[in-house]
Amino acid sequence: MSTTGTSSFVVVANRLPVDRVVTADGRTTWRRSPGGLVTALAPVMRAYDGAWVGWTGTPDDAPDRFSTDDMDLVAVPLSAEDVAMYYEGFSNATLWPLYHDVIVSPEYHREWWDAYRKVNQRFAEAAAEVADEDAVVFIQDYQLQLVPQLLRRMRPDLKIGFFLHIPFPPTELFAQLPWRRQILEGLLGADLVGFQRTGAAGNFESLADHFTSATLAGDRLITEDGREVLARAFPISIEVEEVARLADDPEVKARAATIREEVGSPKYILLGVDRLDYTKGIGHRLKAFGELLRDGVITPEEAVLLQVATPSRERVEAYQTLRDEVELQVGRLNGDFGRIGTPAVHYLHSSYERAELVALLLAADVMVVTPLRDGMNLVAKEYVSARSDLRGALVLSEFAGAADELGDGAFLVNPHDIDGLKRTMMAAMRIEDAEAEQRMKLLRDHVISHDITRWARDFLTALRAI
Ligand code: GDG
Repeated sequence: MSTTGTSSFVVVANRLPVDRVVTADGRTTWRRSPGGLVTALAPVMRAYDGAWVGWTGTPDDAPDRFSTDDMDLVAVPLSAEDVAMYYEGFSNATLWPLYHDVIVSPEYHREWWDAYRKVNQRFAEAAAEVADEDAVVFIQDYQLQLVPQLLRRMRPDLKIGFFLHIPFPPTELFAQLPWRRQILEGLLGADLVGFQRTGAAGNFESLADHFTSATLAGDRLITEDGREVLARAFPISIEVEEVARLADDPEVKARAATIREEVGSPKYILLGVDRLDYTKGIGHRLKAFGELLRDGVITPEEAVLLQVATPSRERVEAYQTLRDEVELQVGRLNGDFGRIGTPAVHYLHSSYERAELVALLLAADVMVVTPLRDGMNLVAKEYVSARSDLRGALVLSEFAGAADELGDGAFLVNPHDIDGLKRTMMAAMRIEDAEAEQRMKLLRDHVISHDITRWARDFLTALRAI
């Protein structure tokens, strides 16, 4: 692997897959970062020996091309103003809420759009520079939707794939966007546009057909200059073996047993693991759990809820408000139902090592995944991968992409229906061993045979075939 020259496989993503760590003696090292995208792509990068173009996560930081954790990394610099306008602004306060069904109102600011265009151009230039003749370039996610078109203009020789990790909204929502045509044209620069769900690919096809000069012909969009663009679902997955290995580690198993004791050895541990994001339905989950305690259906001795809420986008206003709301709810629940030494909800606003996360998955009787809208939700798949003991139950929102694949074994739920959520959480707690086993087998059969390697292979095979 080289850290100079060009590469035949290039990933372009907002963030590099590493975080900077400064050691006690002032040296910089890099550590693989948490989060869905990185969890998903690190093994693919290793398998294909590629280069990764992205931002380091620190404003005005532009280290030379470097190599770490078997990956060749190319940093794209962002100024503090770029971060505020392109990343926190247009990506996370315009596109993220719009694409997630306007749970929070999207903000439309022309200066944010200008910054988005400018930064997308910078990413496209970096990718154009690092890509070999006829290379495959795989662009990730909503922050970089203009890159396919910008890159194609500079490098028509490339094979360009784009994958959207979040939902793609229906016409009624997408049409709000003042720059809807430009975004669609940006995506149409790719040969293959991948989505989590079939419905999202359909939304894109009809929007492109309606708002751009491309026309839909069978399963292809034909652009004005006669190019074919394919839009299809490629449901993303996880590195099943990594989770299974940790789940099988005696130390991790022992830690799971200790966690059970530390929370007071209740009959049932319910677990939520999410970035602290308003799409994840953490409030709905807390409300349902609180009502079960209030109604006396369960007692705090019988059941505890463990909620890991990983800090996220802390400079975006909606996330600050959400944190206040969630913490108020947790405080109320513990005030009403907790005892000295035994809170009803164990709320952890922090980020954990993978081994600790897997220990939590092993300790949980019921995994509660209740997003109001979610592209896929990898945590649901991680839970299933950890449970080779065939115990435990998965409560899963219909509005997570994972529901398309895991509907047979999971307890599907509409998180807006609090009574339904309460009933489903109770059913999952009281499941008989034989049924739990049967459901977990179905879930595991699917996840094990549809892991991240298969996702990448399917996407890249489809891309190369175009
Ligand atoms: C986006 C889409 C889509 C969480 N806390 C810690 C930690 N995590 C890991 C989880 C999981 C990942 O982060 C989160 O992935 P999700 O899929 O649940 O959610 P998003 O971050 O919103 O991801 C999503 C995904 O992209 C992939 O396409 O599924 O729909 O929104 O792997 O385990 N990891 C560590 N410490 C933590 O504290 N190490």
